[in-house]
Amino acid sequence: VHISQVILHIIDASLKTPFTTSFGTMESKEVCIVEVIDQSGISGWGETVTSNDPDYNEETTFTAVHTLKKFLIPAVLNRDITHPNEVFNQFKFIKRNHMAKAAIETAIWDVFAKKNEKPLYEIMGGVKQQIEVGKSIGIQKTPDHLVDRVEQFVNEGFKKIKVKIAPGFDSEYLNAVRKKFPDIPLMADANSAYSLKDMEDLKKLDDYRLIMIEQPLAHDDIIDHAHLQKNIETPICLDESVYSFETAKKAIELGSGRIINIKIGRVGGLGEAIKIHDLCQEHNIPVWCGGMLETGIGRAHNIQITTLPNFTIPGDTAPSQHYWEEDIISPEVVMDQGIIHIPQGTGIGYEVDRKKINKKLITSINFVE
Ligand code: OSB
Ligand code: MG
Repeated sequence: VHISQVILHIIDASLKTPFTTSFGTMESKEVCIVEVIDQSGISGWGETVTSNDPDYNEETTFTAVHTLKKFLIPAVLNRDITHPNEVFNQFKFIKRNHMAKAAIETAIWDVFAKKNEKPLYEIMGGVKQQIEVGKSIGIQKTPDHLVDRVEQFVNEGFKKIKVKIAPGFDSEYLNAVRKKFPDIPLMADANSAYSLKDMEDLKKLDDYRLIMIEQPLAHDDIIDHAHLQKNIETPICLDESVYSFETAKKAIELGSGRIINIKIGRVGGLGEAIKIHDLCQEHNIPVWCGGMLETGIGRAHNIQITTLPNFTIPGDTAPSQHYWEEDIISPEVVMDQGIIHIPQGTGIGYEVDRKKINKKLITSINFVE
């Protein structure tokens, strides 16, 4: 691959319904779509999975665009890339900024797969032709509202229900859901809203037979999580804390959790995500693919990686229409009874629709040498 041009399409993405987590409510965000163009004219696509505020981690769309412009694009433009696995190393001189790195690294994987005329999952070593899908539900006004949403999504066929929780929005909500749905695969995601002081409250959540509790403690912690895991029955799943292959290794060694949520953006790209997948497989740690309310482009990458064999738990890869009035890919991501059939086209498997990008466009920036 030889990237001769990069275009950043910065778009305004308004969610169909606001999404509330322990750190706040999101209604819309700016997303930077990265298009890399190979010298042969083939385009590859990625996106920054950032939002406008640094509330999930330290990055924002604004910082990602800055890092792309100033450092990441110059590091790959007009260089020969033999395999996309090299790209993360080429970025080693830039610390962190993983979501910015992943946005362009994933686009390079897409070009690489398209040049080789193969679907991306084949290039990555994916084995599944269909994947199971879960639904992540934001914090609702009342437990009754939550039960209504859960009912709707269970009826749509989702294979796992994830409920966002926070202190004051936990037991009462989970209890209401469990009462109505005693047997559904259910989990909770706290987005680091608790601390070890809440140990007694967290122990009580064992009553709800959750498949896991995701990131209960601080976003950068793996020590307190290990302590908590020794004191609760429910498996802990790490999200925010596992931001690299190294942190995955250390968390596994410490016993900070029993499950890992893999997000391509959080760990700096597909190369790192695959390495973490393989490491977890060696250690019998099941993984699943989380989401960051991506457009169809990020979602397509999530769908492709979920075909790897150790993604044994349904991911947060809901269909396009759950997020957007109109997605920017065609066909949109659709689900059939909780199953997504893996597209067989080359690269990410979905066509990017430039007209739909342009409808949401704020500004675009072109890089050629
Ligand atoms: O922690 O998994 C999370 C959305 C934004 C930020 C963080 C998270 C989430 C989700 C939504 O849970 C997953 C999705 O449907 O894309
Ligand atoms: Mg999470």
